[in-house]
Amino acid sequence: MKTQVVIIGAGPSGLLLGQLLNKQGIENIILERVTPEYVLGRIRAGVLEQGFADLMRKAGVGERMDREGEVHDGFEIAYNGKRVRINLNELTDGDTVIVYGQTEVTRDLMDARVKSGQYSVYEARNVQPHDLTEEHPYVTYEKDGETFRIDCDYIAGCDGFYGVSRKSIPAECLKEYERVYPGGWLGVLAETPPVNPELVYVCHDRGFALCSMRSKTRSRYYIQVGSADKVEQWSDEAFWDELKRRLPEELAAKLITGKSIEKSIAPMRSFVVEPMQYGKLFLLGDAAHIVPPTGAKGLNTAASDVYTLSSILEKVYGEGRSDLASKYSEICLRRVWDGERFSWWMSNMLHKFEDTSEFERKIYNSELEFFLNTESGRKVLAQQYVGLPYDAIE
Ligand code: FAS
Ligand code: PHB
Repeated sequence: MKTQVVIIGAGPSGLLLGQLLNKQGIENIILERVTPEYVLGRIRAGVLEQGFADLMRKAGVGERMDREGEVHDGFEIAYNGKRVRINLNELTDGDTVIVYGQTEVTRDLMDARVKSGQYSVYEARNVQPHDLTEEHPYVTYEKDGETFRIDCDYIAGCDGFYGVSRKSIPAECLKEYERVYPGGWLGVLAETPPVNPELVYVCHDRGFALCSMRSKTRSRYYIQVGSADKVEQWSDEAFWDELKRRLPEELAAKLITGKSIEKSIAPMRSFVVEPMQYGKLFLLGDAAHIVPPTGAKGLNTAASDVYTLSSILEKVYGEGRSDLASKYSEICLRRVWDGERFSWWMSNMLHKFEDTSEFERKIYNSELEFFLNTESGRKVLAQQYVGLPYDAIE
């Protein structure tokens, strides 16, 4: 088999890239390790930046997002008995975010790919990139006991943090940067009406909490838990009781609880690998970087990588600009580190980590006071939350 771009991974990065390349007339094949149902079963992000939403529309898959997604022009931070609203619209001269679950984004992209007739292989085992520094690399994989080879021009590693792509690059060619936070987020999805029409991030002595949603009838809640916590130790009742202890009283009083339809613990990690490319292999999304979910940047930074690579490949194939291919990593990393810094900062400001000293805690409290109680502080927060514009590819 031969194609122009092999995409490893059918999460949001791989599917969105495949859709944009298809729109640009660039042939691509997606190889995914698990089934579509398994990919859709992972409950993850919920907030889309403007840039992400525009990319979905450009890819021709924004219709249901625009119909069912909720535009939010603000969110709240609750701390020390106070609730401060960050008015995104006002503070960013009109920017907002869309609340629309990653599961729905992935479903829309999967449906569009099937409709477009592009080739995808699910349950592809032992996917291996080869000859990455040659003119024509190739990828092998196994399916139903047979081994297949796909020759291509480029390989897009969209296979997440535990994928094969980053591991296919010689260790001496990479530098990894990492901060692993103690504990994680215990998340619950429930068919209950959200406790508040906008997201509420809670900084409490007992730990962080977040009230989010997927629709007017489906809520998503998180509480920070310790390193030793296991999801099976948390009954629904224990979760709701702890959430109520952390919420402002008026929210706790009107919280509607219910049976969890999904419950899981997401670890908290900051991670970046440099560079985000090697020969003809590009790393995108979680294959290249991870953020703690506090700033809602994971999925959104993945989208900016997809924008950058699809824009570069459009010029490579359309205008012969093969020189641009070597600029991918440098362009992506500017925005990646911006998202890393914001997510690290929001996480430290709003969480009580086991390894945070008392002095640091006082500093983060003072940061909270400054950024929430000054117009300039709220402006910075709002601009970071809605996301910086994508860099034009010249
Ligand atoms: P993904 O990990 O989503 O997709 C990678 C795909 O590659 C998977 O389908 C995998 O099966 C496949 N794959 C892996 N190895 C392979 C191989 N060898 N061969 C073929 N395929 C392979 N972000 C937020 O903004 N907010 C959140 O609340 C949030 N919560 C999260 C909770 C969890 C538990 C996790 C893990 C992440 C969370 N994130 C959140 C971040 C998340 O949304 C990611 O940023 C997003 O999934 C990135 O998408 P991809 O880069 O496509 O990676
Ligand atoms: C979510 O709805 O899952 C969500 C929203 C905002 C975040 C993290 C997760 O910062």
